[in-house]
Amino acid sequence: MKLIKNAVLVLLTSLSTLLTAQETGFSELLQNIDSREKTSLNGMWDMIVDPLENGYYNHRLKPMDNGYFMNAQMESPSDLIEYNFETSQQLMVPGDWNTQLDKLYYYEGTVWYKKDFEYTIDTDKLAYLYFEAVNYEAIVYLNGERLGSHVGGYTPFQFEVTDKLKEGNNFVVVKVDNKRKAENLPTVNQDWWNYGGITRAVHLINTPKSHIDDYSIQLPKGVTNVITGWVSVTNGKNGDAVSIAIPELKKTVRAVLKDGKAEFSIKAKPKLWSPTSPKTYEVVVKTETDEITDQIGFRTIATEGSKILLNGKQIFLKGISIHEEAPFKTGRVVSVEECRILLQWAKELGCNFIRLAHYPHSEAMVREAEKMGFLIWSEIPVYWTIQFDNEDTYANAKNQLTEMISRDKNRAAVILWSMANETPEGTSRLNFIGNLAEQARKFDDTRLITAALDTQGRGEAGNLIEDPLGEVVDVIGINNYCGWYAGTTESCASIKWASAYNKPMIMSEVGGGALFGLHGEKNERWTEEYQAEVYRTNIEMMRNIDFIAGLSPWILMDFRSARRPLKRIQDDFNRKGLISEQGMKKQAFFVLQDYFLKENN
Ligand code: GCB
Repeated sequence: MKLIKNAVLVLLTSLSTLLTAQETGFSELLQNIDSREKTSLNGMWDMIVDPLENGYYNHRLKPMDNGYFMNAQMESPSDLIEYNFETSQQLMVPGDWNTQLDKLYYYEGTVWYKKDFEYTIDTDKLAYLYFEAVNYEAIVYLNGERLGSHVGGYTPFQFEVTDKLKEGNNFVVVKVDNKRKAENLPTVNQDWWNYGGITRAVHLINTPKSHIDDYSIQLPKGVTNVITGWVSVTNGKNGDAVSIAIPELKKTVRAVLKDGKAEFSIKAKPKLWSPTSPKTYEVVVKTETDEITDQIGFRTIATEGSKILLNGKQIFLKGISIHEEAPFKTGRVVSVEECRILLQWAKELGCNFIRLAHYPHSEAMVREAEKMGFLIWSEIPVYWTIQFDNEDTYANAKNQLTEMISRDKNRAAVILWSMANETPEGTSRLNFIGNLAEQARKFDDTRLITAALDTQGRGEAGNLIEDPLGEVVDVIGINNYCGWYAGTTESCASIKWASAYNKPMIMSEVGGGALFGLHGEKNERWTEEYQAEVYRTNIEMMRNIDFIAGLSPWILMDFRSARRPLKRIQDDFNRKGLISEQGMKKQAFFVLQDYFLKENN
């Protein structure tokens, strides 16, 4: 009987391991990995480029059981093994492959990555293999055994690998595939570079057998004198004690575990987090066997008619959109220093708000932004015309949303979860995004829901916002390119806006392109003067919108995009940056800076 019970347990455990990353549940992802005992697997990884997926399928296109993930070595001179990681080229992790090797600049397909590492077994600990992000699909193998797979290029995932690690040498192989597919998110067309690879850090994390896996510690909606939340513990027993302490507030509460979770509330009046005072508190969560420390801020966010209220007071969001592209060298951002450079530019511009477009940025970006006092809009890549009728596409979107919220739910700086960008009106789209919004609210009822719309029609008075999605969101994002894609710059200032909704509107995109250093008349495309004029006239237009609650023009820095081939001007860059990819500020930067710093709004 006991044997059967054990067998069932083993089966359940391995099933849950298989499912871990594929369907990472809300409470499964380890929270706050920086506070944990971990070994970095960053650095140079061996790699094999495999456009035909020869390491995965046989010549009948059936998956093989002796693919490249076996990392086979020749044992006798007569052996036939047609790959060898040891003699292959290498790629840096974290990093995209496109900017590391010329031959991979436009490459979209499979690359196999392999890393050897030493491990010393500690029978008192559990081990997790944690990927901060891989673009786009990852199939992960440890010592030749498949752990599972993950889709979605911008969110973390993990596998529990305690029983799969060996004493001494181990190897991990990841099949990374960034082929664009119609059913994916983003779909086949996107206006940013499809950087492939293990783009963010990889860690081997050790925890006690019974450990804190996740927690939520925030102010409830609209309340400033009680901090509430929950702590989730893996392998905890009913009745186990959990303590949550905020030393600076001289508060410690004890809670009791029930079905893996302990709920708590702390009577306290923390100093509230805001852009002008980005105060965070050290919070210590403890169980008998585990301890995690985090820095957490507390604030409220709400809407009232067309206003956004931070800590009960109206705030105007002076923002800028940002792609997570590295300054000076391009490619994906891979370090905290690169995040800081981008954020410092946004500070200089006078921003109190950033739109992290069009996918969840790294945890480092969010945490740095929080320290620097930026309010954050965070979004998932439900971008342009995706397959709104496809259930798998919905499951994928929901999973990316879940992973984004799961990772960042304790960041006071994040005030807006964005469900989508520039999606075409229609019933299936309304259901798709409506369901996502419902999920987001179920996970987190303390933040606001938004989406960026490009569907405004023309009413009698001018532009009219009446997209039915306006009903679903709390804050309406509007992308509008007056003077660039539509209308002349002279026409912008006098355009009037009306809305069918009594809700705040953020002008989530507005702007135009310029090549840094190209000068001319203000009606000559691509000159800095033209772009500056777009900003001047659009600022005039925005001054006249009484329901506007902020803006995040497009965009802080020029970024790579395969939609932008114009020779000598674009050269594969979207030039709408206020700063060039080499860090040079264009005239429009100073126009927006003037507006943000000089106006008392
Ligand atoms: C948009 C998109 C953004 C593009 C931008 C552009 O509306 O949301 O992803 O990069 O326009 O430059 O055309």
